[in-house]
Amino acid sequence: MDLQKLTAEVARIAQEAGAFIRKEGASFDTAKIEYKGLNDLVSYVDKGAEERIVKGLSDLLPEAGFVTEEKTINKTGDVYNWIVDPLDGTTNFIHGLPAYSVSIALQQNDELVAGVVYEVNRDECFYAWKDGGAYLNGSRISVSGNTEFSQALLATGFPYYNFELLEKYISVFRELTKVCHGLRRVGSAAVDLAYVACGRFDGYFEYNLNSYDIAAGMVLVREAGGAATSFSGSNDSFSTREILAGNRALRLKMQEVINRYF
Ligand code: 2AM
Repeated sequence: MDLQKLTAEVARIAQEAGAFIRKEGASFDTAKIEYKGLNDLVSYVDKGAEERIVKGLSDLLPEAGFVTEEKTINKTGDVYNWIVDPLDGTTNFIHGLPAYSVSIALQQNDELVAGVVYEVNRDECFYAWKDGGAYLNGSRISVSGNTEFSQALLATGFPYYNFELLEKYISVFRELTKVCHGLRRVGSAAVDLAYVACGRFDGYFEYNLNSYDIAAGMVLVREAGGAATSFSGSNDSFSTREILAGNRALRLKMQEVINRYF
């Protein structure tokens, strides 16, 4: 399997789905939302994008299965499985905020071997493949070199359900916000991870995520020289549903803070 070539094709498929989302976003008005109902309209855009992606990926690698957010396909591959979020950052999309993305990863057995995150509004395509490095629109990217909290811009996602862990989360937030340069909540886990990969963010943490929110971004961060783990530092973000990513030094510093509570 030529992963470099395959990843370039996946990037093309992600960009085509992104163009569809962008077009739908442009004609998205309040009257239409009220008429169709918020969830209906969003599911139309999500599903329309997913169907395009599934078609493209099926042509590319017919034997592969899928894990997708909108579940428009039910197929498990013996060796290869695509992990797809056709529109990561749906809340931003509904509210007309800019950060949303298409996220596609390829898993070979249990290993992530390729990832593409296409940020629709900035027309930024982030992609990486195993042992091939990470790229943004054709240029090699790497995680930041910041090792100090005082210079670090960190990202997180606020809990939106499972509020049992809210107090712990707030304790971590309280500690980090006092020591770091700034904390951001972008609203698309895939974009957060892409921004870690290219050094815009120095670190990122969130819990209660699904594999399709983070799989592609994890490949980006790892191939950009960083690390993407669970809160305890293990390689089981899909089962723990936790992501802690960053350049290696800051990821470790964040882990020390998080492990005081989680
Ligand atoms: P989604 O838009 O594909 O659902 C950010 O916190 C992450 O959580 C995003 O990747 C987003 O992915 C997911 N998420 C799911 N439901 C959410 C909600 N109600 N509010 C915010 N984020 C949500």
